[in-house]
Amino acid sequence: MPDIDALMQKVAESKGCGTTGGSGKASCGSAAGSGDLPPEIWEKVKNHPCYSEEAHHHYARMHVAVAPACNIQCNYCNRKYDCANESRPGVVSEKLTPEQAARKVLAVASTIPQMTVLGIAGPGDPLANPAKTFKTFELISKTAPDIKLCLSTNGLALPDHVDTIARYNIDHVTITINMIDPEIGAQIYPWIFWNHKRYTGVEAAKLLTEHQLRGLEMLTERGILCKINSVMIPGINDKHLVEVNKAVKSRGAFLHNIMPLISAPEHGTVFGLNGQRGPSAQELKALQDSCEGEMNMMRHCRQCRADAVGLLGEDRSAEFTTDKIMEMEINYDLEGRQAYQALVEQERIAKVEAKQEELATLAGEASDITLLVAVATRGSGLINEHFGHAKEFQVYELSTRGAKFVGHRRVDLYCQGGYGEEESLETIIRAINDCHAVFVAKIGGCPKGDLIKAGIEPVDEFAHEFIEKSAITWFKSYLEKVRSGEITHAERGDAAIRQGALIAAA
Ligand code: CLF
Ligand code: SF4
Repeated sequence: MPDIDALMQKVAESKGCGTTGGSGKASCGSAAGSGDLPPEIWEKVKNHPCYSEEAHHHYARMHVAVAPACNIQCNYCNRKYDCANESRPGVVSEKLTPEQAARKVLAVASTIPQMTVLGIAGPGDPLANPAKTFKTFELISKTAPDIKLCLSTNGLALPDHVDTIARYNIDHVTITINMIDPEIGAQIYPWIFWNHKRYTGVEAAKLLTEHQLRGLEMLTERGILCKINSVMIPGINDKHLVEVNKAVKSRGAFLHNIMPLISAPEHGTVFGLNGQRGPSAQELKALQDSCEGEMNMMRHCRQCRADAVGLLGEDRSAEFTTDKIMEMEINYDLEGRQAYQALVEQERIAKVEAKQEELATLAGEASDITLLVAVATRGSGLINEHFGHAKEFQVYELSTRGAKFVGHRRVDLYCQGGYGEEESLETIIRAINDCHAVFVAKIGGCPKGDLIKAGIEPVDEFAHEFIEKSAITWFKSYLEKVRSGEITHAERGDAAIRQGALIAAA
């Protein structure tokens, strides 16, 4: 087993690929999906799967769970599990030392060349564990210079650490901001711990919101891209989040990620035990739509675990446990990674071009029909997953403006072999009940019939083709059928966001 210091020395010496810019960050040289972004911002987001919806089909992130302590208490959190600000309740990650974390990053980077971002998001609050958090970033910036560094925090300790964050070139920071009104905050946070003292109620929430907003201002002044996560808690902060959105927008936040509260008694949280419900799919989308304007809304968050590895919709953390990475042969090949990412960029450009071409054919259509479709995908922007193997469906909104990604729905696997298939089909139908069609690479006769009965059209004719292009083609034929009277367009009902059954101890 190679010694970590020797390994890091070897990697540090092998830096210097021709495509690495002065900043030490990799450059893929593509403009696919850049939109109206200034070049320096595009450079930061183009291969960050959380900051660019388009990138999340192609690029992976990883988390290292080096930060166990937390300095506040949220009513949707149970400390037995990961920080629920960037993780689903009920998930336990494997904790690492900074040195183990650095080794893990190299192991993953060697195996998954499209892994472009390292995030520290728990299992507690990274800035309540500053020594471990910054040591980890330091080790990684020396040995894996093409990897973007990302941090997620509750914001209480943020103002104290902004200069260190800037010094380590951590270009992406997420702050979880659930309120700007301390009266509402008191219903979410029972206490905070600040300057060796415990504060409770409105006083605690007031300090928290002041630190969060000041921290956000300090970061954006330094050109650090900030994402705001907000947990939507119906009846407590759902309406108020529109105010939060305005407050963070005016302070320069780049992206707002409104996530559903996931709350079930088995999570053992205050909200889980007192029956506080989470939002439905329609409620969540309506709030996200109402906040969308000059500021981008993130709708592809998977509320991932503090040791997540892979594309956002997949979880490869089990391949990289400490035992396994200690045994792994590590070959961190910067040039190989960049060559692979160049191929990904070509695929990405082809996808964008195919979508644009198809979109042009919609130009003459005049219809105010807007509908949702679900897609089974394993990534790369392709319809490439079997219905029975899908653990989630991506949801696109179709209209004459084109196909827009609006979210995803986690489901139980339909094909588990043997028992439970009927039950899981029911939960799948509930999860995509607001969709008119489901696009899959393949589907068996039995679920096909049940989906049709539920009013959801199974579509398998676009297997392994680009999602958006195929969805637009299907939508054109849908409009044609409505026009000819072959079918009547009807609105669909609401859908459920899965709440329970997420306990997954590592
Ligand atoms: Fe991790 Fe967060 Fe960085 Fe992404 S996750 S620290 S910004 S690299 Fe992403 Fe996961 Fe959602 Fe977070 S999908 S929970 S938003
Ligand atoms: Fe839990 Fe995260 Fe809140 Fe801390 S910040 S209490 S770890 S959800």
